[in-house]
Amino acid sequence: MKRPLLAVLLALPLGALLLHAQQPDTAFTYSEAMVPSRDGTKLHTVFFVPKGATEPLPILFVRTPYGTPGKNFPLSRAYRELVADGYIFAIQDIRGKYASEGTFVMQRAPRLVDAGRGAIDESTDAYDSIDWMLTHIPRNNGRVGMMGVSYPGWTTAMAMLDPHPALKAVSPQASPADMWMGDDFHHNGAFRLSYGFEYAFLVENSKEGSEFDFDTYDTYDWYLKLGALSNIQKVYLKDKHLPTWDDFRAHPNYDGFWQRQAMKSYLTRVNVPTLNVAGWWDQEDFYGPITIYRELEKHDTRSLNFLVVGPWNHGGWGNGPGQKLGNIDFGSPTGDYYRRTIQAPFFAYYLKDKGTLAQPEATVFESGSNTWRTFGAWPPKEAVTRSLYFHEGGGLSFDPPRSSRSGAAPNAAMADSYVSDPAHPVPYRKRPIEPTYYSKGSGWGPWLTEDQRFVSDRSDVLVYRTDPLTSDVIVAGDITARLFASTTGQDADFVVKLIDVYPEKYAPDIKMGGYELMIANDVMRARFRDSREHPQPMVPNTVTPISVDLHTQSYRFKQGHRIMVQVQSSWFPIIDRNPQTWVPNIFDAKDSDYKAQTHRIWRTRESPSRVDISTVPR
Ligand code: PG9
Repeated sequence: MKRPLLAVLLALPLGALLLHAQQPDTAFTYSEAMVPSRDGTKLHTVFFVPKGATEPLPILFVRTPYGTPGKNFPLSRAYRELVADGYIFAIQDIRGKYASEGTFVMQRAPRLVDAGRGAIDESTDAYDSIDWMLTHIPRNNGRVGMMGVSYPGWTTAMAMLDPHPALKAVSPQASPADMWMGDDFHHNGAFRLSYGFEYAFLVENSKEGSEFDFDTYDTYDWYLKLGALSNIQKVYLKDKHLPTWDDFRAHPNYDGFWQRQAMKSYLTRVNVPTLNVAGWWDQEDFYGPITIYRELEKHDTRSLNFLVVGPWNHGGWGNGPGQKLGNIDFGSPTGDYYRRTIQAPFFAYYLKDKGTLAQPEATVFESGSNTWRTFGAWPPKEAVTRSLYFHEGGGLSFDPPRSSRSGAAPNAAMADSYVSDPAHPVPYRKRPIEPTYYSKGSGWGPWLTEDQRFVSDRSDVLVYRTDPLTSDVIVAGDITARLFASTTGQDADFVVKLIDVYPEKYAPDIKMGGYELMIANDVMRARFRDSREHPQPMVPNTVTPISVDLHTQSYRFKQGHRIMVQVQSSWFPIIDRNPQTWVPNIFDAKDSDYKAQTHRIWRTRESPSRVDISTVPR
């Protein structure tokens, strides 16, 4: 079978290994089958059955849109700890992908309750496949576990909504939960342009995937010369239609289309023991796993729902040591630790009755001190909120501002201003910005850990920083930026980044002196500040509260470090440019709609812009 391009490009655990697949795994018998589902569609599935097993084994089941591995796949390397424990592995092409029949639908919404018996979705496909495997795969022990990262994490989460009785444990890892609110395609309605376009093209341009052929190496240039979003269809796709791109254009707001596929409303029961896994620096799906954990937790009367978050990017716990990410060294092989002491015992307990389960409610890696911590709840109940207020001259402190907004015109005692020009947007990572999943190498994977000094001297980036800390500040829980902003235009994006500034003389590694490590971030598209379904323009030159959810973290700002906050109004091309004038649908904006505007961030007693962090004592 042709090597799956997508799995290779996406650098998921399976993909990363497929690239190096040479040695057949002689410990397994390999077979393939077309597994029937209730509507007659057959799903291509491959099986790795351990040779010489002394007892019936559980099945670990992965459902993927990225292609199944061939018989030479080095399973023992991909799933080392699980292979050592003994499982049958089943990996399936989801509907419409690779060798499976049927039609692929991006993030197919769960079927409606009254859809009738023949209705299908990813949950029924998982159910039907499990049913088939139990009777067709010899020497299974009647129990099935599911796991996967990202899209395969989401198919895992879908399977648990309406689970087959034999599904006894699931681990959705970096699963998206809501593509409009906070995962791959949008954040708070701000469109993730480079990701959305490149992924839609990769997955839907052909059944087996192909990369878009950019004519510049630095995609920052490509997206800028593209101009208005509408030009993608007009100039590049022309008569070709990618279903997902069409959906982006047709549904700019949080309408029924996005709400129907978002997971929240379906997470009303904990049906199966669930190990939720996320990475603090996941560049694709961090919102998802945290949301799934939190929603399930509301219904977790039997303590079956667990959370693990480590210092990882997207899937970074999959098969490498997980000690380093970009320039940051976390001091120990956190990926090995997770797989050996958390993931393997979880499945062994629920699928093989092996061991005892001592899984704490939440296991999180506290970066900064580089230690694993456990909590009885996430966010921790003992956390208290402290506010980091913005001050004149780029100051940041726990003291609220004292100046008052007088009737006078804005001045430096009240607000900071900057011109946000769509013709010169702030790059989200260091240029050149290679295509997201560039087969010849891309900086996409670790970008969230990049040194933010590369933009801190731009006039359109506001920078606030504390004095060097006199004692550690320990963040554990939620973080929210509360801005008071005004603009000369009618719409704006507000990007807020919470940053750890290393001391200039950093003894453990001299090259890290002054490093600016982003530990939380996100963007808020102001039109959605009051309603996601019904966006509203901003009233020009009027102070407007804007909250930006910076999600959740476990991080220790150490004594001698500084805390920094950066505020900017573009993050290009991961986020499309906001025209900053009022257009009902930005996908239809014309080039002439994009205008430079002056934005102000206020910091007075009445309008105290700040970042609220959750802290715990030592
Ligand atoms: N982040 C990828 C994705 C998941 C679901 C939908 C769209 C994209 C992935 O890595 O699979």
